[in-house]
Amino acid sequence: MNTQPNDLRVYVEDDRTGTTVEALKRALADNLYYIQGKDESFANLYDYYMALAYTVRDRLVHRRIKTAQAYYEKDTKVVYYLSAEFLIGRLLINNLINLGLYEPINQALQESGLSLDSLIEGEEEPGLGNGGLGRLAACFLDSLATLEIPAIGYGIRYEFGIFDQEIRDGWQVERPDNWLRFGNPWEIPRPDYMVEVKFGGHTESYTDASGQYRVRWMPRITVYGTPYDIPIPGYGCNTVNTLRLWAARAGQDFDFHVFNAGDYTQAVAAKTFSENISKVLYPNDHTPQGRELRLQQQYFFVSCSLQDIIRLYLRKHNNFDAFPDKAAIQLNDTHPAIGVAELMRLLLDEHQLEWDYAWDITRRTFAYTNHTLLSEALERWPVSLFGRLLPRHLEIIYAINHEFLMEVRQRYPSDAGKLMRMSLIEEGEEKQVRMAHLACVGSHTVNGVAALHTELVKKELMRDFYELWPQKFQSKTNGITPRRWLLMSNPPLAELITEKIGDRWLKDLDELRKLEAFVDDPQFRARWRQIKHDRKFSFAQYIQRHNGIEVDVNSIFDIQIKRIHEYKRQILNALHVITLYNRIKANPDLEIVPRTVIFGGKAAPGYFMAKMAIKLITSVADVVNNDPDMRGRLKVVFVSNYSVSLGQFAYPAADLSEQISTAGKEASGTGNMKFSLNGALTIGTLDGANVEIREEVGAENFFLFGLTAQEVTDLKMQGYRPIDYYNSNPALKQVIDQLASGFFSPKEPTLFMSIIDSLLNHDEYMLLADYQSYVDCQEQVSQAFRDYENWTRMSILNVARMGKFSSDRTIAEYCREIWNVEPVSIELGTYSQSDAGLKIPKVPELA
Ligand code: 26Q
Repeated sequence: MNTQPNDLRVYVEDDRTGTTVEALKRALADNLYYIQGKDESFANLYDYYMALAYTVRDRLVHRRIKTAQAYYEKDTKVVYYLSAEFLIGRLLINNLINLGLYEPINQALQESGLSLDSLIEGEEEPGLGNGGLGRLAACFLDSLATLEIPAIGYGIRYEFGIFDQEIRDGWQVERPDNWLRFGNPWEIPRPDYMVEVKFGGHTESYTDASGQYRVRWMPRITVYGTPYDIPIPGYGCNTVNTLRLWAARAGQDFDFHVFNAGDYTQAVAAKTFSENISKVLYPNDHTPQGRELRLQQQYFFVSCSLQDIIRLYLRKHNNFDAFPDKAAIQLNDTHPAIGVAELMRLLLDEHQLEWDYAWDITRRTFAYTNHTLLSEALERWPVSLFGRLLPRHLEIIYAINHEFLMEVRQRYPSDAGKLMRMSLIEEGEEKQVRMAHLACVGSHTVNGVAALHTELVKKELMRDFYELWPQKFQSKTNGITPRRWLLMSNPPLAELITEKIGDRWLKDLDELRKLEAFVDDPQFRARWRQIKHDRKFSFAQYIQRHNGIEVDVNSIFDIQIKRIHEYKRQILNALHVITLYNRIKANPDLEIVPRTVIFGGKAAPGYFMAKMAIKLITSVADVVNNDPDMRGRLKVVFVSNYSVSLGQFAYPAADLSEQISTAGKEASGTGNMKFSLNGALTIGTLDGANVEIREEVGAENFFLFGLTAQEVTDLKMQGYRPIDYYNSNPALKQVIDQLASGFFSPKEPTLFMSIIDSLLNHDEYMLLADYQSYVDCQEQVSQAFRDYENWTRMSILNVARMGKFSSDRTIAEYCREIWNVEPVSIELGTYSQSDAGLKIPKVPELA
């Protein structure tokens, strides 16, 4: 046996990093045998998936280590993106594409008689997020790596992600998402970077050796956080950043300690407490429940992450002077806002800094992104709960508030209303900590996620803060990664685009403008149409398999997929469907443009009205789809268990994108961008990023309807009376009366009374006010679809003008205007023996 170092190095290069088809085939066979422990005669599809995943992972590792080394050596400023959610989607396809391995792997598998597609489709999707906010975090990670920006995403390794949705008898039923059941080849546990997180107990003050007032926190429970690293490769570069997710474990010492002290049940209870923390993702977006476990989760991952960030910083520094120049910490909504108090605690209590110095560092380090204008969605935690769980943080928050209110008082003497409105503590029957205020006061920058949203944050939601600190507020319109949302989800369209304009659009989406030169080319339009047709055909097959419904590929595929929420107005869409149904019933010979109206999305399990909306849609579908008069004209489909993967399948199949939220309620929306980038036209309100999408694609290529945000406010001020719309609009009245009479729920005629009551007596989201405008606009859509040549032109122009909505643009703006960070390009170089682990290597610590 030859163990010469030289020979070993050759072995390592070929089997663990080589990218020739030969090297990949060899690696697959090797990993199947040595990692999965199977030979070809016993291997199943899952074994091959794992063998392939490890083959890809090996090729990520080298780049990841080189990336970490470069960041460490250059001591670069790093972006730390703190988010309770990262909805990353499937990783195999992503990693193959970003590493440039798709082609050789495809060939290697083919030569081994395997189908890459089936391995890709077999992957369990990590559902570590609810919707837009979590997916945005994932798009940002992709763009950060692609732009070669040093960055770490920090979050929670939920054992159970967003629930699986089933539809039974038309109702949503939730099933736990046990996504780690078969293991996760993409994560690397790092038990050596485990940290301690304290909960409960009390605080004590003392005077230190230099006479300083100090506080010591005596916790009731200590929990351990173990990081699991997921590599995040950039597209077409060597950068591989890290998503570091924390899993909670009980402290070993404590079992023994308490056990020896004789309290066995308390030891077991504490173990349960610890291990519950990272157990499950809360499924309620936009309706935070003040649940204790949720606050525990937030503090847990934030404390782990900040301790990790400080550890990384102190490898190269012996004081905190340069901390804000080396770390930019972004708060994705208020979910990690406790970080402001936690960084203060770490600097004051653990690193013995003085208050003013620590506060200056804290405020120069954090920035906060707001994602919502709904006041019920703003996080508030009862002071009593806070004090019980995080007694030291409550003290710190009170101290921050004291200083802050002094500043407010100085600026606005004797304005008691101002103090009340701006305080970090909301007074009332139950005192509450206002997390958005904490995030704002503790950050150097606050940003909204679209132009309109930012204006409303400044003028309404955080008006007093904007008046006090106007320079703190910025707008950063959201974006999406064109790698996942065009290249991976729509390969035929990506290929056609590349054939015409080259592939630079993948890193510079403004390049898509060059497609405009082809709108008048009939052959190009024919190919464009064919691709859309094929995507619709595939999706129709999916619907046939999963819903047993046959849909007409030549009908308008009219799609609304997103979380179910009253403000998103799925019910307005359903009212339109019923209106079409009534028109056809009234005149069965009516010449109408056939439509397939497709819905998808999850309802928060405790959100009654959202669950009713699903039941309404499925009930309308039952009537419509079984009525012979509707044949060839109208179909309604609810696709269950909407996910990133299902989105990747649905967006390319859409003709029409439904973006119909009440103006002023949707902060941005990002699904709107995914549809448009795949050639769907939008019917939408002037809300969130719709405003900017319409600006970019041109008003003539966008179907606009509804009240503006200002008109919504004005109408509310005047006293909105939904019943007047009902009384004065016969078509609307008919629809509402049918719902109220049980036409769509014959077995339970009063089933939809809660919806009727809400619409006629409150209509918080003004469906009735926008109904006629929406129905008229839908009629324009139908007429436009008749001229399919022109529709195709509009579709092409939509894609050609989507450049602005690349998350690369968004991230470049954050880098320049908020984070002040620069790219670092990674040289791979050649392997040395220490890379291969032949000598005891110096462990590169930066994640
Ligand atoms: C908070 C506390 C307790 C439990 C749950 C939550 C919680 C969880 C998720 C609150 C909100 C969310 C998610 C919000 C969200 O997805 N917002 C969306 O963010 C997108 C990205 O900026 C925007 O495009 C959408 O407009 C916005 O609705």
